[in-house]
Amino acid sequence: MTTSEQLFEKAKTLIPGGVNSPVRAFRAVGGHPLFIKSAQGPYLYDEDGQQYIELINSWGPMILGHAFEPVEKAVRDAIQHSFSFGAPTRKEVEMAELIVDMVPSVEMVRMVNSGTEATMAAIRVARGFTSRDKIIKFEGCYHGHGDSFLIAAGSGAVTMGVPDSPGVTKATAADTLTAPYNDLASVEKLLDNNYNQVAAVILEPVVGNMGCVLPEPGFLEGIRTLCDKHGALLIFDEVMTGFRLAAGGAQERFGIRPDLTTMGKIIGGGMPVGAYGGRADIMSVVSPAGPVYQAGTLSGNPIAMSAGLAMLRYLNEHPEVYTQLEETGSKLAEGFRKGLVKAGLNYTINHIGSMFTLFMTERSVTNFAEAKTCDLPLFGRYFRAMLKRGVYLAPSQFESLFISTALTNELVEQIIQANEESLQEALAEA
Ligand code: HOZ
Repeated sequence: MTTSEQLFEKAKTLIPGGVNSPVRAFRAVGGHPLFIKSAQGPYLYDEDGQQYIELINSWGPMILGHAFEPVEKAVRDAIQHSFSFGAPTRKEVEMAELIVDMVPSVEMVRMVNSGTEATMAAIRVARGFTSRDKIIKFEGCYHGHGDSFLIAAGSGAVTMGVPDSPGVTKATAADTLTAPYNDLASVEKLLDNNYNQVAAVILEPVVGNMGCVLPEPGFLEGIRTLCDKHGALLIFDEVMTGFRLAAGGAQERFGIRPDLTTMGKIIGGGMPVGAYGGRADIMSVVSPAGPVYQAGTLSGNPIAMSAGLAMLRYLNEHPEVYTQLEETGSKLAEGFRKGLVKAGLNYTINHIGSMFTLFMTERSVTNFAEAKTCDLPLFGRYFRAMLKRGVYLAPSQFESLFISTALTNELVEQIIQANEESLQEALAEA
C-alpha cells in the first residue's frame, strides 16, 4: 500500500468519505486520492514522493504557481504580528481599495472567508435591497454549498450525483428558479411568470463548474438587459473567473457590468478568502451601514489579507501575466485537439484564457444537459492514464482545468504528449 492509500484508509474512519471536500475523493475517476505533502511552482509532490504537473492549482488560486515568492514573503512578514485581531486593520482598507480599482463594477466590497460565504451573502443582500424572495440560477452552475444554490448544482454536487441535496428544505428550493445556461428565452419566461418576485439572477459569466462552458455571443448582454427590464439584480459569480480571465475578471473581458460580484480563490492567494461587492447603493444595505446582517470573526484576517494583497498587487502590476496565460492556454488546447485527432476522436474542447476542459462527447457543450452527454467511464480511464504520466487533472469531468504562469513550454509539450498517450490508453482499455 502507498502512503496515500494508508492515509486514505485511516481518513475514511475519521472524516466523511475520507476528505474535506467531496470531489477530492476521486470517486468519479476511480482509484484513491493522492495525499499532497508540498508543492512548488508547477509541481505537486505527494506523500509517496511522486511529482505531478499541476493543472488544477488548488482549483484556481495558484495562478502564479505554488509558493510564489512575493506571496510567501508577505505571509512570513505578517505572521510576526499575530494571526487574528477581530478588529479592523490597514490591510483591509488597502485590499478594498485594490479590488475597487481592479474590478470594474465594484464600488464597495465586504471581505468574507470563502466563495460560498460570498454567494450566500450576495443573495441575502439582493433580497434585502429589492424586497423580493426568488432568485434565478443556471443548471450546472455552482455557487458553493449554500442551501439556495444546491438546486441543479454543478461541480462536486453533480460529480457525486446530488445536484439537489437532501437537507435543503422545500421552502428554500421553491425560491430558487433554474434555467439552462445560454438560454435567454427561458430566463425571460421565468421573469415574466414570476413578475416582480425575482431579486437576482446569479451566474458564472464563464462556467467552470460543469467543466468550462462559455457564454454564447449576446448571452451576458441579454441577461443584463432582462435584469434591467425586470428590476432584478445581476450577480456575477467570479470566484473562478475573477482575476483570472483578466485582471478585472470576466466582467472586464466581456465588458458587462453586474450589480454585485462574488469573489474567492485568487483573491486570497491560496488562503481561505472570499468577498462580495458591487454598486455602492446596494452594498450600503449591509450591516452596520444598513439592515442586512452579515458578519465573521475571521473576515479580513490579516494573514489572509497579506497573501491576497501580494497576489492582487502582482497581477495588477504585471499585465504580461495574462498574455502569458493566454498563450499557454492556447498551446495546450491546440495540443489537446491534435491529440484527439490522432486518437480518431471528435470530442469537444472548451477553452478561454487559462481555463479549459476536454469533454468526452461529440456534442458541442454550451449547457449542463450537453455536458452530461460525456462518456464518464472513458474520462475516468483517461484521468488515471494522465496521473500515471505525472499530470494532475481535476478528478471529475465536470470541472475546469486551471493553468498557472509556472508552466514552461517544455512542460506544455510534456502534457500534450501525456494527453496523446493517455487518450490512446483510455480507448484501448474500453
Ligand atoms: N467544488 C470545488 C471545485 N469546483 C472543489 C474544491 C476542493 O475540493 O478543493
